[in-house]
Order: sequence, then C-alpha cells, then structure tokens
Amino acid sequence: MDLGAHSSWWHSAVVYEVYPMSFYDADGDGVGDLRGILAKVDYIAHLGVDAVWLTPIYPSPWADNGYDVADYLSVHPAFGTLDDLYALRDALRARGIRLVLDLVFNHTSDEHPWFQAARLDPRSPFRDFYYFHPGIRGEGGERRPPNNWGSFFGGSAWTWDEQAQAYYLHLFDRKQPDLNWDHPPVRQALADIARTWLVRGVGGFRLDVINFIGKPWGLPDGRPEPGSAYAYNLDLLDREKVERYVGELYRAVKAQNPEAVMIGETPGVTLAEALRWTRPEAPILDMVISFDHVSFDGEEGNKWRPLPLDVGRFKEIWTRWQKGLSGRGWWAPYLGNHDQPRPASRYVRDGAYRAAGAVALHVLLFTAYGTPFLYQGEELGLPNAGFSSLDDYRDVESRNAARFFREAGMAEGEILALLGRRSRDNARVPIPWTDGPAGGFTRGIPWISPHPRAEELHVARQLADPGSLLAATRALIGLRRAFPAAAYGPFVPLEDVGGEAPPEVFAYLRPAVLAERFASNGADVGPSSEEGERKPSFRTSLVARPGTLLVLVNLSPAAAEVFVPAWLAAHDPEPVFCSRPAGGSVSSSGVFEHGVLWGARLPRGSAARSPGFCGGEGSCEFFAAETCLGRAARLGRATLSLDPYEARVYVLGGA
Ligand code: ISL
Repeated sequence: MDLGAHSSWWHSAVVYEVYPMSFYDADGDGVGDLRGILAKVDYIAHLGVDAVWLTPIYPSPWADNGYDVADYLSVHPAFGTLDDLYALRDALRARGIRLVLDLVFNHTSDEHPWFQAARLDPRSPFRDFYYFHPGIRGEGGERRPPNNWGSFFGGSAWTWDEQAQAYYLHLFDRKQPDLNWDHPPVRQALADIARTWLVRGVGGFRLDVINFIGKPWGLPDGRPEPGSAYAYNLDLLDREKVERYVGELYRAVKAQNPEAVMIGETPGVTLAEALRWTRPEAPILDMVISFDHVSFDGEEGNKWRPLPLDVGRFKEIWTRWQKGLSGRGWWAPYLGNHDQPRPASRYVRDGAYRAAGAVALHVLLFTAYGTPFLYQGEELGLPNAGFSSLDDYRDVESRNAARFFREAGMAEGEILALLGRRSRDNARVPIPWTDGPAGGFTRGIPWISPHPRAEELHVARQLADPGSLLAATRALIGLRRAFPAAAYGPFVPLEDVGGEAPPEVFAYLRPAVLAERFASNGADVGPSSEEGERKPSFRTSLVARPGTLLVLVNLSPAAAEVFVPAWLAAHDPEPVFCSRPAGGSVSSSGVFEHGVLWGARLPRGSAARSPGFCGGEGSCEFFAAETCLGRAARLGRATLSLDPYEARVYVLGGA
C-alpha cells in the first residue's frame, strides 16, 4: 500500500526488541552476546519481523544493565566486538531485517570520559556537559541539593561529588549523570555519534527517555509525590526545548539518511504531544513509545503501589491512543518490554486462561494502529519470572526498592510478592531455548536465574507445536502483512458505528481507507466526528474497499456478547483468525491451564513478503483449526457471544 510522500518502511513494520544479556550466550560466560544473537538470526527471521531493536550494547559498568554508557561508539567486551555487530547487521540485512540501536542520550555513565574530565576540573570543556551545582543552604546552614527532584531509582536526583566539590544531577542512578542539552557542544557531540552509527549501516535509533532532556530553565522545585520528600513531575519538562533539541537531532539524522527511523521513548507523553511530535508534515520523531497504558495499574502511577487489573480502563486508554493518533500521527504500540512486567501476567486476570489470554493480547498488538513492538519472550507467552528469593534480583531499581521497603518495615514475603509482580527482572531472565540446563541459554552459569517455567514454555517445544503461541504470533504477524489496513487503517471502535461491546471486550474496525488520505493530506484523515461516523456515507466508505478488518477481543474470564450492526453483518465478514480456550490441562508446574485453539486463513500470495511464513508454499491456508474458524463464521446474527479470552479477526469485502 502506497503512503505517497509520507510512506516509510516502518509504517508497515513489526519491531522485535532483543535484550542481549538474556537472548543467547554463544561463548559460555553466562551473559548473552552478539554472536549469540547471530546464532539465532533465523529464529528472528522466522517470526516475520522487519527490525531488531537492540538495547544498549556499549561499554558500560552495567549499573543499569547498559543504560549507563561509558563509550557510545564501541561494543562492551562481554557482548563481543564491533565486527560481531557488523556481522549481525549483515546477517539481519540478508534476511530483510534492519538493525536499530538504542541511544541513551539523556545521561552517560559516570565512567564516561566526559564526566571523568568534568568532575576533575571546573575549567574542563566538559564541565558544562552536565548539571553541576554548589547546592543551597538549609535553615540550619547545612548544604542541600538545589531542588527536590527525586531519582527514579530512589533518593535524591542530586549526588554530592567530592572530586567536583559540587552536586550533579541524575534522574536515574547516581552512576547516570544527566547531560546538559542546553550546552550546544553536547548536542553537537551527540549528533556526531548518531551520524557515525548511520555510516556504520544501522537502520535507525530508539532514543532513551528522550523527552527528559528538556529540563526546565532554573531547575525549579516540583510538587512532591504524596508521602515522599521528592518530586517526579514530568509535567515540569520544557516541551519547547524538547521540540527544538530533539527536532535538531531528528533533522541531522534524516539529512544523512532519510530511511533511518527515529523512535522516541517518552515517559509521561500526552496524546496531544504525541500528535504534535509525530505529525507527518513536521515530525521531530517518527513514533513515540508512550506510557499511559503501562502506568494505569499503579496508584497515582506508582508502580510499587499496584492496583487490581481494570481491563475496562486498559481498553479506554488503548482506544483513546489508537483513535487519537489514527491518520494524524504514529505510535509504537507495545504490551511489554525490558522495563515492564510480562503482558501474560499483567493483562490476563485469571491465570487459568494465560495461554488463550496471551493469544488474545497478540491479536490486539498485531491489529493495532502504528508499529507494533514485540519484546523477546512475549512470543512464548512467558509469565513473570517471580523469584522466590530476594537475592535472585539483579536490577538496580528492584534492589533499591527492596532495601527501601525493608527499612520501612515491610515483611520479606510481601516484598517478594511485590517484586514478583513489578520487578523489571521479571522480563529480563534468559530466553528458554530448550529443556536443557539453564533453558539452553548458556553452557555456563547464567548471570541471572533462569525462568522458573523454562521447561514448559521453551522455544524448541513451541516450534514443534503448530498450536503454540509462537505459531499464533507468527500467523498474526503474517496477517498484519496480508492486510495493510491493520497498520494504516483508522481505528474505529464498533460503538462508533452503532455496535455495542461490554467494557472488557475490544471491538473495532480497521478500514482500508486511510493510506491514500494519509498520502494526500497527512494532517487530516480519519473520521471527523462521532456523528459523521454513524452516517451511511461514512459506513459505506468503511467497507467500500476490500481488506477492512473487524476485530473482536474478549479480555475477560467470562463469556461476553457483542452487538454487530445489521449493515455490517450484511457484508458477510469472513473469519481470518480466531482463538479461544480449548479444554484444560495441568501443566508440569502443577498450574491448571487451558490450552488454546486457534486458526488463521490468510490470502494466497501473502507469504511473498514473509519468506518461510507458509513453509515456503505460495498459498497461506496456513493453519486451519476448522472448528474455530467454522464457529467464528457465523456472524450473520446481530448478537454474537464470545468465550472467555476469545479473539476473532474478520475481513470485510473480500480478502
Ligand atoms: O523502568 C521504569 C519504571 O520501573 C521506567 O520508568 C523506566 O525508567 C523508563 O521507562 C525509562 O526507561 C529507560 O531509561 C532508563 C533505563 O533504566 C530503562 O531500562 C530504559 O528503558 C534509564 O536509562
């Protein structure tokens, strides 16, 4: 599908996030490495993804698993060499997959030569690369940090440095001093680094916490978090600076390679900002990674005060972003990553339905507007690792939090339960490849305990099982390819065209109308008002072109009824994907778990862009679980009932 002037490869892409420490260890030292990823490149290609985002692979003291960079242009020896990275780049490229690197430009490591020089000498040209401050005097004359900002990893965001005889700012760990983007040489140096990587043939960048670079002038106090001395208010950030500085970097990168993608990780970003920052006519980013849908299940957004899962709220947020960005901006939909709990644990309320729930979540992800991001292990449906001992946790955030909770008098069992739900390590344990020791991840001792359910959910087993989540994930990525409306079509909730769905059922259309309008008039596409959406002319335009999708996903452990308006049902929608729980079994770990029955029917020729997707055959009668597809075929009725965690995708107007 042609997006004209605004068309770019990432609009139809799926990105796979690889966390190198935990992907595959080729040299047996217990830490994953680049040659390990290289060894698994066919596995990545087999998923059908278009790009691999590697989290930081640079030299680093690993205070924050590599997000504390000591040298932006080299490779950490534990990961390999620059040549290993080039070999990986080439192997991916040979399979049509681009390599995206993580640029951590809000801060460096305190072991970066810039910071080393800056802290030693107030006259160093690098002093202004950071935020140094003499501090202020408290009421008793004692020295205090210049403001009340807290570090996201605990305590004050300011640390007194004896060598520098000054405080320095770090929004994250004390070993991650923030860079001062107001200082032009900083912006120059960072742009040079990005350009060097472009020359080295990478396909683009994921920009870590890139909106955090907009520190407000004067570094004013913020509103302290309830019950805390510290402020974390992201609304303090200076949006004007973000636009100016990030826009500058964006243009520098695009001037060198317009094909390079710029993905902004932007905690706290609002929908209005996302629209502004990714508008096709004057973007500063190609897409944003937003946080509303991963912060709604903590009290006041605090991850350590988890709330029971409210699927209705999740649906509201997801729908607001999908609908709000449709045709006007671009999003990076995701359900999990290396910072978040596993989606199969977080969004599936009833553990007995984990398998069906994981497929349902992937239907949401791969029929979402934007560029879906899949994090390693999600294709296996791995739940949270949830260690049984606090000593097993490695993450700086988790360890600091555990210390804080212990000091506050929380019982050990409670802390374990909290970390089991929220720790970033839940998603950072090694990928289980086989049922061998350490899940076949390493022949050495893994740097972090392996997944407790490795034996059950490992790759080899799922590769051999056409009914596995891995197979379903591949089919859904293939489906997204076969029906471009899944990527470009506006997101139209069924309610907007006269249908009805209960709060825990996602029901929406992805009409095949957007692409031309996106191309001809990037800023103004999609339905203009809800009233307009109910008009017959709008309805006609929804289904006028072949390839419009109707998606129904029940994300609750109860059966649900969906009302499909008669005019829509009259278009005789044909099921192309369906899934639902099937029977029940007791897993090897003793957990009762429903199996999942799923089926996909993709059009002929859709394998073309996804080598190997249909086992090399031209047609994509891929995996026909006829009972599932046959049952889903009965859409003639206005009201249909969905099983718990059942998901269906229909195509209207012919495939
Ligand atoms: O992990 C989080 C909360 O537990 C997030 O708030 C996280 O800090 C935020 O998403 C920013 O993440 C990125 O920058 C951090 C790094 O620790 C994360 O791994 C990275 O993804 C600092 O570089």
